[in-house]
Amino acid sequence: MEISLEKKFENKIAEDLKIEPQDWMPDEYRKTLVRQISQHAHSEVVGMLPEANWLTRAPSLKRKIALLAKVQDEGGHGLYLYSAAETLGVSRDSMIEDLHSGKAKYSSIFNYPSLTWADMGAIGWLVDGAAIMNQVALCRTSYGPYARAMVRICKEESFHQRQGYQIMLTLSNGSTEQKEMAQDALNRWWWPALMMFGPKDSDSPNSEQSTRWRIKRLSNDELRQKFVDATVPQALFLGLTVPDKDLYWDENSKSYRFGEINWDEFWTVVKGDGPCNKDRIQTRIKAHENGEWVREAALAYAAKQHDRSSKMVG
Ligand code: FAQ
Repeated sequence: MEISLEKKFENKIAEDLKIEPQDWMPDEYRKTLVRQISQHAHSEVVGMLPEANWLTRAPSLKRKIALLAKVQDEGGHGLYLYSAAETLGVSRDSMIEDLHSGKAKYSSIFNYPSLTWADMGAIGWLVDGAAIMNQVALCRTSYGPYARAMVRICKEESFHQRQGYQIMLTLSNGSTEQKEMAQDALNRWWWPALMMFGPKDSDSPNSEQSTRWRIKRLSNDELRQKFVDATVPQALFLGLTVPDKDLYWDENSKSYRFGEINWDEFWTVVKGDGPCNKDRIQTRIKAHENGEWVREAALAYAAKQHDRSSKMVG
């Protein structure tokens, strides 16, 4: 008896085999992946903006080179991820259109302003730190092209996290003003970093199905807890205070208990009313418009190459 396409798909998931672009998959699985991968791609690209803001003001050539490389890496991550989403049959143009129209989401974290140089430290340390926690789990996600993109992205994010922590270390061991700047950056980025993992499991509409399909390997709350447990000791090492009066080490669970996240703030930012949402989208639209001539030139070049090779075959 021939087994159905759906059963074949379910068997592959159960056996922890990767689903590839040419395989049959349920429409909802495809839709969920397009939603998550495109949001992820948008986050990488919009995520270039808060750090790009400090490229011209880096305190030394060495810092500038590292930050420039990091910002370029994020652009590259966006490209791998758009390509992974394209294997599901969605066009890059339509994904970008959805970002510009406000239809598609991107990570809440990038709607906060980067006010001082210490924010470059805090973003690398906390934002990339949170991104890695999530993305290491995604290296085992069930869709092949997404999982493979994640492997390379994680390697690069790990360099980003180290460069950020190194900035925090230098500032924390510097003058009183520098230490205050580092503490202020931690105060402002800590809670938004915890929000990156998404709503509580009990309020996460997509989690159950995504976990069943092994798109998500760990839940929003599990990843958030892992991040807190890994990051609090790093803050202690810096001699900085995590801005949470309810934070304590729980000997029983061998983990840190932390205070309640401001979920009203989270949803306000997700729905488009955070401190920088409008500015970020306007900047992206402008960059896209300014890049029109590059896209035109690239397409004209590709068409010419195509012409030339078909003449040679002829
Ligand atoms: N911001 O049911 P769930 C980076 C939305 S990369 C905005 O739990 P799901 C690198 C969610 O989309 C950072 N929206 O959803 C970097 C859903 O809305 P929808 C990005 C959020 O998908 C570093 C609704 O809430 N990483 O930082 C957020 O199962 C430095 C309900 O939520 C990824 O995208 C949020 N924080 O779980 C770059 C990783 N959280 O779509 C530059 C891949 C939730 O139904 C500089 N994504 N929402 O309308 C994921 O792992 C998942 O999509 C989650 C959300 C965990 C983000």
